[in-house]
Amino acid sequence: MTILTGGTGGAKFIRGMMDVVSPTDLTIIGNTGDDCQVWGLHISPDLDTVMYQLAGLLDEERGWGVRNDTFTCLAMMGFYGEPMWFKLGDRDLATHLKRTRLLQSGWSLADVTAMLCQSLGISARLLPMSNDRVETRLHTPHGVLSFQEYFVRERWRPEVTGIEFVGSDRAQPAPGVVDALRHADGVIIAPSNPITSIGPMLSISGIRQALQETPAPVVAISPLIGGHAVSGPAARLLASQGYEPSPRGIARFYSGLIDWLLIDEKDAALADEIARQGIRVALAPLLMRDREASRALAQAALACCQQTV
Ligand code: FO1
Repeated sequence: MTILTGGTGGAKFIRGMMDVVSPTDLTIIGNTGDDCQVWGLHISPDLDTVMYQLAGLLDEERGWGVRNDTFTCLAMMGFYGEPMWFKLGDRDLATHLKRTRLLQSGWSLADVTAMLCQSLGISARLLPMSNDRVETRLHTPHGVLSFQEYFVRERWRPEVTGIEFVGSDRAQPAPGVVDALRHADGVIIAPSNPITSIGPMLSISGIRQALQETPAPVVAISPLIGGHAVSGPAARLLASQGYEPSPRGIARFYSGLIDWLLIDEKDAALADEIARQGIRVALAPLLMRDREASRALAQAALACCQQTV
């Protein structure tokens, strides 16, 4: 199984997939549009969130970082006048220090990610969408913000007038990504933000094309229940890009790329209309309030894949 995912929402879904599919049968393609430089270190937030989930280290309350982490280095950096809004924990720092040092000695992001995962005993495969830099930038009345400035520092309050994925026109899919899409038994787009978590991947032509052409069934899970995102700015960003913030808008956003859209039972009334877009619809409880709910959602997504075969 191949999963396309961003950070928080995707990690909860992956928790469910880990309970129903052997990790060695899982390939996860992670968004790197949120990557940033902090204190001179290369941070890959979505890769790290998924990696910590796969290793059982994720702080599940926050949805990012290492469980029970401490922030003593952050506090000391505060004394030196460094910005404190992007909180790097002491254990989390080891990941960024190791990644930065390997990147600086010429390793690709994919090879760094494989090395970190192997060191943490992870047997699922985690691939960055690309080894090339693709940077999500959001245009707002306050100027152009990186994703973390928008999402964390500004708490996604600013109105977004434009979004660009800088570098996507030149970026190549990372080794193994196209193969994982073309030769999967099934491809699942996790309930991540379609615009800023899945969008960067789709902006890389090799990935969009592989998704369009794969013989494997492609299932997307709506990150919205009704008109609202379970968490984060997905509804607002969809609307800013001209998509109705609803499962109907999600269907239009993924039109031509997916065979199935998994929506919440609360949105059952939209099923016929979405089906008229040529997308098959399945209903399932989308709120992953606990591990059992995540597992049930994973099983629902797999059931769609099995039906198509
Ligand atoms: N999200 C926050 O809301 N506040 C933070 O201080 C924060 C720090 C952080 C550090 C490392 C990391 O890997 C992720 C971090 N995140 C933080 C989450 C990050 O903003 C992700 O991009 C989101 O999960 C969206 O994908």
